[in-house]
Order: sequence, then structure tokens, then C-alpha cells
Amino acid sequence: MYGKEIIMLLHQGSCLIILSIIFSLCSLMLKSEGANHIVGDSSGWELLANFTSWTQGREFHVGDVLVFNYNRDQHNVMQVNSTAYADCGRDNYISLFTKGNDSIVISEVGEHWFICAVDDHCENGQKLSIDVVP
Ligand SMILES: *[C@@H]1O[C@H](CO)[C@@H](O)[C@H](O)[C@H]1NC(C)=O
Ligand SMILES: *[C@@H]1O[C@H](CO)[C@@H](O)[C@H](O)[C@H]1NC(C)=O
Ligand SMILES: *[C@@H]1O[C@H](CO)[C@@H](O)[C@H](O)[C@H]1NC(C)=O
Ligand SMILES: [Cu+2]
Repeated sequence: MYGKEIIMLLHQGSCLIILSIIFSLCSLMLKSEGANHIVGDSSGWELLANFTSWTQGREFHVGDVLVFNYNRDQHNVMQVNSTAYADCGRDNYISLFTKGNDSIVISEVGEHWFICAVDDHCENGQKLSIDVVP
């Protein structure tokens, strides 16, 4: 008689343990999942936008994703340093993205700079600077 009750108690205990393991795994996964930032919102990464005003009121954290949507025949995304961001230099870049729907995971704190390297788009303001906090 007692044996059956003990087995039931043990059974309930292991269910609780399994549930709490699942729960903590889920919250870990939610924590590590960053926010998606659609650059330029529905207009995307385009020429006639002000990406400085797009960044206002947004917070960028490590693990977040920048999504650049654009016509790959007309634009690209070049990650550069602050000098190249300021003078639209294209000779020494960090990375170049050309797919048209590029997701870039932010992995470091601090400032990040992006320009469009096509024609004079950068000179015309197609550039983005973000400050990433932990
Ligand atoms: C873009 O927006 C920022 C912030 O609102 C503003 O300071 C800047 O003058 C704007 N740039 C242009 C080219 O309109
Ligand atoms: C950016 O890169 C260029 C070329 O490598 C370099 O001359 C310049 O000093 C760099 N700027 C900064 C702020 O590091
Ligand atoms: C991005 O574009 C590629 C090629 O056009 C396509 O295969 C892929 O599904 C797209 N990804 C997203 C998230 O839209
Ligand atoms: Cu462009």
C-alpha cells in the first residue's frame, strides 16, 4: 500500500524536476535571442532615408540582428570604420554584404558603421551608425 504512494510521490517529484528544467531552458533561449532591427523599417535600406533619425529611440544590444532589405541591383551594405563612414571611403572595409536581405548579428559593443558603396549613395546620405550597448 505505502509502496504505491511513494512511487506516486516520486513520480510527481520527477515531473516537477523535468518541468523546471524545461522552463529554465526556455528562459535561457529567450534571453539569448536578440531583437531584429529592420533598417529603415518598411522602406528598407534606400537612398532617400535618414538613418540617423531611424536609430533614434532604439537600443541596440549585443545579439541583436540588423536586417538590411534592399534591391541588390541598386545597393549593397559595407561595414566600415569611423573614418570611412565620415568620408565614404570604400578601399578598406570590414565586410561587404550584397544579398539584398542581409541579416547581420551584432556581436560587439560600441559603435558600428555601415555605408552603401554603390555610386555616390553614401555621399548622398545612405549610411548608418549605431551605438551598441551590452
Ligand atoms: C537626419 O536626422 C537627424 C536626426 O533627426 C538630423 O539631425 C539630421 O540633420 C538629418 N539629416 C538630414 C540630411 O536631413
Ligand atoms: C580606418 O581604416 C583606415 C584604413 O585602414 C585607417 O587609415 C584609419 O586610420 C582607420 N580609422 C580609424 C578611426 O581607425
Ligand atoms: C534572402 O534572399 C535569398 C536569395 O534571394 C533567399 O533564398 C532567402 O530565402 C531570403 N531570405 C529571407 C529571410 O528572406
Ligand atoms: Cu545604395
